[in-house]
Amino acid sequence: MADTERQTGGEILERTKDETKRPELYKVLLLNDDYTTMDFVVEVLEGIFNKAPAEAYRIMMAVHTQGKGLCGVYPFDIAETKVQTVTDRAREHGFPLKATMEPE
Ligand code: TYC
Repeated sequence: MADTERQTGGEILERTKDETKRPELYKVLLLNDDYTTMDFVVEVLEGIFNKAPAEAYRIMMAVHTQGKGLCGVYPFDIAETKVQTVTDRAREHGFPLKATMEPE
């Protein structure tokens, strides 16, 4: 006999939920710095965040003038991978560009 049944005299008290949970979402933000080129940031926004060229340029300028800017909103694992991919690609090119994530 399973433990739960032994403890409850056969009555199983656990109940499974049939509602599906929406994943928690995280904002991925790019941070400004003085060394990463504008062209590289636009490439990151197009290549990693799938932005169209005009939108990539707009976000890059928002980061440049305001210090940080939103690149996208993703489930935790995808947000984490985006941050790591930005960091890896920036370091490969010798840039200090940083990305961070925070709960939506
Ligand atoms: N401030 C950088 C420059 O003048 C451009 C830049 C924009 C860097 C956005 C990082 O996330 C960034 N070259």
